[in-house]
Amino acid sequence: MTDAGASKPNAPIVSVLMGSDSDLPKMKDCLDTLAEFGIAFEVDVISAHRTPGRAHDFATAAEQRGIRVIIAAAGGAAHLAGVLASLTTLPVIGVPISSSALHGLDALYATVQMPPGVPVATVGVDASKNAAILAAQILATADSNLHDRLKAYKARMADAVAEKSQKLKRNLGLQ
Ligand code: RP5
Repeated sequence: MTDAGASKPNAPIVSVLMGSDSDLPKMKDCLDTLAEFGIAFEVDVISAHRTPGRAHDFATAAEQRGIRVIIAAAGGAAHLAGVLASLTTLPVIGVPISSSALHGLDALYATVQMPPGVPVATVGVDASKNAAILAAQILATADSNLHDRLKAYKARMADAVAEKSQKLKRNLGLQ
């Protein structure tokens, strides 16, 4: 394996876009997790509906700028991820945001129900941490260091579950 982004270590390789700055609290986990994995990322607000021209310009230039994965978060009639995916062959991860009266169900359907040929890898409603981890897993296919960090992360997660299991049994007097 070669290291993804090895030629320009500080250049962003993941773009995190959101339909509005009001989505930021729900996207904080995503940004923190990318940082935890040492992945260089950029953040911007682009709206498929309010700034369609910027969405087009971003998506058509992203690959050329060295971006490897796009994470797109939006709420309501959430078309951002789908519009970007229609304009690039980069993998697009969609994060439906629960910002409307329908609590994210609208965004989930709008993001996930793409037509054949234009996939958006959609994570759960507000599940922005998973978007970061999925981006890391995509990048890790060409980055052995990142691959090792992901393996260690998953091992820590399994250890935490084993610990909870022991604690639960102890608290219930079953051990
Ligand atoms: C969507 O509309 C955004 O992604 C956000 O979730 C929602 C509300 O946006 P604001 O009115 O707060 O800018 O496009």
